[in-house]
Amino acid sequence: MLRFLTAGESHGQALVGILEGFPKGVRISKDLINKELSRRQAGWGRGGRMNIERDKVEFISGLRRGVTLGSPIGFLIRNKDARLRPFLPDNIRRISVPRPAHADLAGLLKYSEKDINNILERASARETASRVVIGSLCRQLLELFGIKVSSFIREFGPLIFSNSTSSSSGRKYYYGIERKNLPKLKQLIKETRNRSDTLGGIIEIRAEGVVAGIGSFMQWDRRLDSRLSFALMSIPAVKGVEIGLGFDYARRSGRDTHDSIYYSKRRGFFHKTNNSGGIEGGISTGEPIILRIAMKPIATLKRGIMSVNVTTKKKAKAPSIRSDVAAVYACSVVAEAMTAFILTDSFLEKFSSDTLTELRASYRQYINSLKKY
Ligand code: EPS
Repeated sequence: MLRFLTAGESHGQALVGILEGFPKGVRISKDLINKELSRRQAGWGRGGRMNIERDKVEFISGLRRGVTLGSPIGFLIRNKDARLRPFLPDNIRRISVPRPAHADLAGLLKYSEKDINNILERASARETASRVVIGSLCRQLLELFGIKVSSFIREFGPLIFSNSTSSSSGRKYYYGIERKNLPKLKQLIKETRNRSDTLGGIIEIRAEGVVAGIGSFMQWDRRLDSRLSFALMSIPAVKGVEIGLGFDYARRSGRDTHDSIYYSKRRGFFHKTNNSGGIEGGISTGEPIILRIAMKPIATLKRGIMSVNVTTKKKAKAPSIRSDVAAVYACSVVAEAMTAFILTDSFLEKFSSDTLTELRASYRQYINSLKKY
């Protein structure tokens, strides 16, 4: 079973992560991981923090000479903007007015807190940097089996990019948005910033090369679609997840949407449509896995909306804390990471192996069985 935990506050010494259950014998590129971390930091409209941090991964366990040992992979990402010291006093000013749409108020009530710093530090989207490291480790394994995870931004606030394509499609795209659409996007970000507002968007994530048979309908939490939905919904600001046709299924009929099945000696079983998004009965069909997520606009507004001072209980405007105008790009990178983690977990569940050698043998045996089916 593949598991990961992260730890660390947004302004603590570092973000920390542990990936447990990763097979022995996988050569890992640190450069690829740092490239993903840079992708998460970039994008127009990102906040001032991104000018401070240059996220880089430091491994502290689980690897030797760049190859996994099979032991827990421990790593950290140091924070340059580190103000919290576990045992030393800090001069962080108390915040008593919760930002609507963030974890502030719910967190204050849950933890019986009066200082919002003690909530926002862990609730911050900063935590997702650790998930990008986890996801990059997983996608480096998946790519050994021809599985590629990519994403593209389909909608950005009111802008709809009908012909976006996956972000791995080279220089002429920017997070999957065609270059010709970028002036409109830049203008939108500028106008949004000028009215002290924020934006979200809709991101499509694709996984190509996933063999049929990954996941299971035997238990609710082994279904590949429910695992992917859980993982994607766990990304801060994600408020909707769709697989394949998603909500459009509800508006159309079965005959109009179900994917007919075909067979040829060369291809085996295949479909000419993929409304199912590559998953049926909780199991991969062998077609591309297609997911979409809806990200709400960033909670923190430069000119805050109405809130309440939790100490005085008096009406007050939410504070203007440093933040992003938009982080849809970052969300797309984190969504790829979470998709890669779940696919790896379900892949290892089917081809359970301690080492890459065993994994290759188990996978090859299955592929041969499919050919003889
Ligand atoms: C972020 C780090 C945070 C925020 C932002 C994204 O850093 P700081 O709080 O020091 O500015 O900029 O976090 C949020 C938008 C949020 O709502 O938590 C990051 O590393 O992605």
